[in-house]
Amino acid sequence: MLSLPVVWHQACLDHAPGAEIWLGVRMPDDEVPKRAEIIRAALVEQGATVVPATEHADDILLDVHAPALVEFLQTAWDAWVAAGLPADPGQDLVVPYLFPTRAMLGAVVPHRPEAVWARTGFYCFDTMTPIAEGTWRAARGAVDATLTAVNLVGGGAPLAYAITRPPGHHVSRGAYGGSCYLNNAAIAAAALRAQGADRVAIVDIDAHHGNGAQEIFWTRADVLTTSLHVDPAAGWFPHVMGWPDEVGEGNGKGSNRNVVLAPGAGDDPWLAALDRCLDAVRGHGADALVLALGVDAAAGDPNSPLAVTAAGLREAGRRIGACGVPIVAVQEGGYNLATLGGLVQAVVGGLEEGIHANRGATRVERDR
Ligand code: SP5
Ligand code: ZN
Repeated sequence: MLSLPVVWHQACLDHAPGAEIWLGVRMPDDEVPKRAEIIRAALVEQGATVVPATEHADDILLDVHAPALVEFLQTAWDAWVAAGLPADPGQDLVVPYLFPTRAMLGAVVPHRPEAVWARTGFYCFDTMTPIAEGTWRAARGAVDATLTAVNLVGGGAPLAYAITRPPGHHVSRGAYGGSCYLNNAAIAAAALRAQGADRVAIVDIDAHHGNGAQEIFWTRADVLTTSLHVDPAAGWFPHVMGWPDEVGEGNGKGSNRNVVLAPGAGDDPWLAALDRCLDAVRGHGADALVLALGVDAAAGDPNSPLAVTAAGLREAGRRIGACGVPIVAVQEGGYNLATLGGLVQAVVGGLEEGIHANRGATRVERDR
């Protein structure tokens, strides 16, 4: 039986674009509201307590993300509708068409595009992350869920988990993409720092590189970012980042760790990669941990070629739980609806086992 608090925000169901654009083709999306309902039901069935998210101010959000990005996400849908784009040319999703790349710009700092249809590519780096009517409410609700989980840990809970949907780990300070809009894991890390944790670590077990937090904390020594993911060099999203030689710069040098896995990798190499991340967490001296809890590394996920089992995910949870520091977990990817509930149960169950085992160990230590 589970005993952790699971933070829920009803607005997480409001993001339902119903499609994504990939290679110019409109196709059904995988990151659907049903995911959140499946996860909640699976955890409740095992005894977890559902805690409603409470409203939080924008300060941490605006500390982590560029205010201009936040303002765009909040206003893009209304601007799109006001511009008449759903009728002409008949696009009812906010999607980019122009990407101001570094090579286009050279030394010029780009001007913020005036037209909303050009503004989108100023903030969004792919075509598969559309904004629809309820997207902002859901993304902002996920932030409130995240900050509520941080408060629970601040109040003494060893573990709190927020059902964050849409997910967040691909969002950098100023750009969104990868089915993500606001970086909940980075926001959790910043909030834990604000709440008094001196050193925080992010462990990202989603199948894809946690490029957002890497960029956000790139020059900072206080927040360690770690990610294990399918090798982007083998052709996987996010394609241009996530290599092991990306270690941070300036004060942040050595505070980022990427461990890559070959397509097809199963439990043994995946858990060994996790251990490399957890070594960094221990070396960092973290006093709180954020888990970017994607389960798309599991075999059978439509968006990743990794082949981790539910038992492997449970063991990952155990090893992370045994780190002996408070944990805020936020949901990232995981797209096979038939297995999603069981996979999240496995990780969260493992976390609780790891936490209890560690307490036992500490007690033995002390009683000696
Ligand atoms: C949070 C997260 O796991 N984001 C990963 C997004 C990676 N998506 C890559 C998708 C590539 C093409 N998908 C086509 C399938 C459409 N159903
Ligand atoms: Zn993913």
